[in-house]
Amino acid sequence: MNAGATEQGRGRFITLEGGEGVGKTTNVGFVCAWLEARGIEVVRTREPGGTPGAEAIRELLLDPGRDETWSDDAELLLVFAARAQHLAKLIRPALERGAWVVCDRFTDATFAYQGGGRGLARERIAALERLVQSDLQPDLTLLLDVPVTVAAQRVERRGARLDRFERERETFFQAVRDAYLARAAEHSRFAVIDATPGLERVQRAIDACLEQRLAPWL
Ligand code: Z5A
Repeated sequence: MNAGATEQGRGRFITLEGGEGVGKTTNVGFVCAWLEARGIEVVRTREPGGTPGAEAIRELLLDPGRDETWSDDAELLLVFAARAQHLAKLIRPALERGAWVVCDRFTDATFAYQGGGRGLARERIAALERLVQSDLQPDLTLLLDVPVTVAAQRVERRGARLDRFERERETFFQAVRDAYLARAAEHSRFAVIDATPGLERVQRAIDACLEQRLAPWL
């Protein structure tokens, strides 16, 4: 059995969430290195994406150059189609063999973007969540929280071409942030990390959080 696998042999599922540019991709690497240093087999992945088929759906979702825009329902179904594939081909097999999965975004992003941002009813999202995930939920979710103006500056400074979501307005991103914070207040698996300070301070906070929250499983 891998170090860190549970008595039942199942690994743990950790997700990182937050608006655009808050530092998820940067800190997914930090969390993976933290676990690997403790002898745990880690699978790093992301959503939308994580398998060739799900990455192809990601391209469809993020491409800003399409002539035909997605309806809100089509966007929601594409997100969950990618997730169904990701769960079947990568996440569930990894957890079942005792590996830990660290994922850059998961279903909380759907509640934040399609729910908070686009205004889709929570029940519609929850129905698809039940269909696709059954009872699987992350064991720990790190919500990196930054005011939307700070996140926008980071994305601008990075200088890459903006995807379809990054072209949304500030009100959209504020609604996304509010939805994330509301969700964090409802579910004890969340830890909210203030990701506004410099990277070193943010990673000290993540380190302290992992020490405390993962102790029962290590
Ligand atoms: N989406 C959805 O609608 N529904 C869903 O269910 C899912 C996703 C799963 C793609 O996600 C889009 O899909 C997403 C929502 C939608 N769109 N948006 N917006 P993504 O995760 O690929 O896109 P993203 O959030 O835009 O990722 P990102 O731009 O790569 O941001 P990030 O990963 O949070 O940040 P980063 O790349 O690690 O850092 C950004 C820059 O800031 C970079 O230059 C860093 O060096 C810098 N940085 C990081 N931390 C710091 C600190 N602490 N101080 C200063 N600078 C920092």
